[in-house]
Amino acid sequence: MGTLLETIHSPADLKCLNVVQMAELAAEIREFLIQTLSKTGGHLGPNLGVVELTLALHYVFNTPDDKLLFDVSHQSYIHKILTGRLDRFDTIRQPGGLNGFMLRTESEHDCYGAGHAGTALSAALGMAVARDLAGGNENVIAVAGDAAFTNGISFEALNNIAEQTKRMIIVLNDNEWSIDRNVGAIARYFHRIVTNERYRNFHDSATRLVERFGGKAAVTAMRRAEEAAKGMLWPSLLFEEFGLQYFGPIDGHNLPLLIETFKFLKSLDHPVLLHVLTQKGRGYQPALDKQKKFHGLGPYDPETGMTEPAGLPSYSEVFANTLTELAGKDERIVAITAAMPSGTGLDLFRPHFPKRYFDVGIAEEHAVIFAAGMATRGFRPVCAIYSTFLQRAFDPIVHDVCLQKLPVLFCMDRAGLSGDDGPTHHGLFDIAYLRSVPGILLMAPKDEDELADMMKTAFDQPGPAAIRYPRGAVVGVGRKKEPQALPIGKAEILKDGSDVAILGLGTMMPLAAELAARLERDGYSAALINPRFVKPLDREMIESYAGHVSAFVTFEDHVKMGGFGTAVVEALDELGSAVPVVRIGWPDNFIEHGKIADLRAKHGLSVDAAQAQVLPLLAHRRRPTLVAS
Ligand SMILES: Cc1ncc(C[n+]2csc(CCOP(=O)(O)OP(=O)(O)O)c2C)c(N)n1
Repeated sequence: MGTLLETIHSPADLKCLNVVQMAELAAEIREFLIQTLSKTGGHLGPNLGVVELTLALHYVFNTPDDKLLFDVSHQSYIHKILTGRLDRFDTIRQPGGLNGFMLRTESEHDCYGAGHAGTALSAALGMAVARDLAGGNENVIAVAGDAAFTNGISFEALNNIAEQTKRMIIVLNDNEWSIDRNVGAIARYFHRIVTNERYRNFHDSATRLVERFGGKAAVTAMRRAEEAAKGMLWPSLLFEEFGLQYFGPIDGHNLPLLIETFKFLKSLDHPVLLHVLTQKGRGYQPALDKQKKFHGLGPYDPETGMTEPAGLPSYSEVFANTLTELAGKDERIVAITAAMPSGTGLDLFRPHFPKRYFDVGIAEEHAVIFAAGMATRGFRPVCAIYSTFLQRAFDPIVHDVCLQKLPVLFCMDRAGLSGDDGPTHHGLFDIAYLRSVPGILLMAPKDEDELADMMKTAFDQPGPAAIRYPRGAVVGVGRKKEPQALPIGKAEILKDGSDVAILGLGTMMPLAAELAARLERDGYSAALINPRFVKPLDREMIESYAGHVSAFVTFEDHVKMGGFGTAVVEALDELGSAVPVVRIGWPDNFIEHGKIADLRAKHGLSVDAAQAQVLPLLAHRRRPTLVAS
């Protein structure tokens, strides 16, 4: 750790430094981030881009009194370091350690938690209006990336800000990247501003002015910015139309310029937007060379930026390769991502069918309604969206897709516990929010071959469908040559049995199999079932086992409430059966971040826990086991 960094225990320590020392501190922070995250993993690129910006914000403003929000908040690591969490920073994303996002329970300086994009402006406006009503005086500052402005909520907030408060600062942190390259008209609009010659000239002269004269000149510089903005070639500046005064773009790595600018903006009595240009990955060549990879990654070699080679392919890759194959045979298939081409694997599909691939930006609701529109015209759209982000699109799924019985396929990547990212990213609610929607087919594969079969199944039927599959590597069973459609609503009986029926949904199959094996060893006859379909549930199978087993056990990587086990309980209730169901799934709590295996053990998603709960229900069934002599 650098010598200056060691002296920073709170933002007050920062305020004692001069600009030269702050520049040294910025370099120390970069080195510290590169070294620390090489062990823990994390969002290195975005944080390397906002070192000076965060230093300047904490230099000028006073958290926790002033309210500082980061959109998504994956870029809040420097904020954490400066606000008393330096000594614990090496625990970031580790079990029991700091969360990788802002968390209200973690620090009084984290005034708003996030993990999903597009929330900062609305939440900041809420805080500003609350301040105005309470007669307070604090500053409210929202930092949002250029990709956050592809999100509808940001614009819903913009539509309200000028009417509802006189004091709020928005910082547009423009690095031209989302996780992948930022897309769409807004991205192009920002790009036009950035590459405009007048701004370039202004920018250079503003920088020189601030460097020469400090505070006073910055005010002059800002006024000039305003003039330059007014004189631009296109008729109106977007943010001015929203009633915000627009400043910039300024160099987001020029500390004196940032400091003077924030001092000036703080004094204004109307809402403002400052456009700041930053470089994602700044100061670390591997991150500059591989922007996507270093947006967020696991441990790496700090010298080279190299990561451990992946072993088996991921579910995302199998999904994308299968989709490419199926799309080759069916021209109606189109693929849609909401700003996650690499995360979902769709970047593998894109080169094969560039015209049938759509990245709509961070716009999950739009993605789903756009898909619905295409489906009305005979296409077979696939929305590849993480389970957690699809939460945003619940209403379009109900109102636009399912109500109209449109054949949109939702491929829900990262379904189940996400691990290190924590509660904002766990995909633990999709069964609950989809199971209740009439007409949707809901499936969960036990391995990669079944994922391909389920995609084929979805395309072969006429209505909406969803498939949930986990983050990470596949089981390794390989894939048969051609995916085959599965009989709809039919479970797969892997092994018959008469005492207990064990149902392992999707990724939970190994736990179910292990429980079945243990119970068999103990002298019970255990049926092992791969449900495949959450909806429609295989009622025939349930009815048949309800006739002779003493218990069902269900395993799911999902909250118990409203999940797969609940569906089984409801089916039994409707059948008038009193056979008990041991449900293994996540409890009715938000689950913290950590290692998946540890968290499963801690929260009772284990074979031991299932065995302990089911054995008392089976006691009367026990047969003597044959012991080899
Ligand atoms: C609703 C939602 N969809 C997708 C994501 C995944 N995601 C996390 S960060 C990010 C890109 C953010 O880009 P930007 O706002 O420009 O910030 P930068 O990382 O470039 O600093 C995306 C798409 C998310 N967090 N929330």
